[in-house]
Amino acid sequence: SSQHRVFIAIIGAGGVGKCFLGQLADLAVRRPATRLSLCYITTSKKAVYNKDYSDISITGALDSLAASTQTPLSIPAVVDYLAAAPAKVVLVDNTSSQDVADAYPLILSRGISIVTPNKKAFTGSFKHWQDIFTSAATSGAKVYHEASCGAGLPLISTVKDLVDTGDQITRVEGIFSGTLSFLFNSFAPANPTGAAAGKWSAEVSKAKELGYTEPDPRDDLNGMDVARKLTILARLAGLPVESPTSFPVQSLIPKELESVASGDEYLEKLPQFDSQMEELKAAAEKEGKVLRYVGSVDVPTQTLKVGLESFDRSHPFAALKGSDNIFSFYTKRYGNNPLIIQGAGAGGEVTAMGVTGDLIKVLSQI
Ligand code: NHO
Repeated sequence: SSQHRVFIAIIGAGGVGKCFLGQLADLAVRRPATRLSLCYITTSKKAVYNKDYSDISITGALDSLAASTQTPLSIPAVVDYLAAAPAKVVLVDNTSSQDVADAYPLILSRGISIVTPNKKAFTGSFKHWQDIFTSAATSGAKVYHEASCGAGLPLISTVKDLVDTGDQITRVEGIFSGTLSFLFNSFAPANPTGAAAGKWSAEVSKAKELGYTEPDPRDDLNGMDVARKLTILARLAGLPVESPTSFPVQSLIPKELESVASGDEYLEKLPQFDSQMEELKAAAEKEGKVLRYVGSVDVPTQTLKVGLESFDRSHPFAALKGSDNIFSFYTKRYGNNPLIIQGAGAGGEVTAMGVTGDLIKVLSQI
């Protein structure tokens, strides 16, 4: 037929992956000019695919996964399977897997495009970052990762537009973590409503239940999630940041819990350490301020940092709501009145939106 056919492979069907599947089913209806053929879907335990590439029902994919007895292919085997598909392929990586991220240069070099909310590939060594974009440029495959920062907020596309149109970004600062935004907005509200704020540990468990945290919530609480996002934005702004551990990052994990075996054990033991956060909160309150967890990059001095700061109650960073993120971009053109992007920065649907938006871009380019 004359219909444009594109194969879709999905790795990861958790909180974000499930929302993405819903949005993909909807996109297939709204974009009949493209036949979106799901040819592979996998979690870490189960997979569904057909050797002849015949379509897997998108709306039935979760049920098929649940019923499947197929196990996931190894990464090299997935790459071979996808590279031999009879039309262009877009791989959607909805995992936080390092192994999948490490394979991006290989995947792209075989002509397979990638859209993903996974931060790992873009926050490895600076060489890995360069390899990803060089592989894509050489093969013509596309790679987009809008949801790796600020979920569905148009951050990466905005930074690219600023840079591509010749502006110079001098400074970016903001609240980069939906989880930490939610935690401090509820634990240390700028305008207390009278209802007592919950204990720190209870708020952390709630953030996990709401789907804001990384698969292991320690990745949020140790500052690494913010450090990763800052690394991505700084690299896009032109700095060759070596890694998210190459600048100061303040961890909010009690020393005693740094080496517990699992995220669940961390959540279980956290209530024993609630007094530590209470003390920090009280110290800020004494000065009439509230604590917020911020990241910043100063481009001319190449200074990146991530950690707690106290803000006046009237400061825009103090007045955020829910799990909102806020990012201020200071540039040559915008001067001292920064370009500000604000809104929900975590959660399944808004993160999947970033991925679906990227997929739409790729569909128009391949
Ligand atoms: P889940 O729910 O744990 O799902 C992971 C899925 O991947 C599971 O199906 C698992 O079986 C599968 N999987 C893992 N390893 C695999 C492997 N090697 N092979 C095959 N399958 C494998 O995780 P989420 O919440 O759905 O997250 C998925 C990805 O989205 C992660 O990379 C995460 O970093 C990214 N992401 C999530 C969010 C969010 O709100 N949940 C956001 C951005 C990106 O903007 C959001 C954000 O930054 C959240 C952040 N925690 C914050 O700001 O607070």
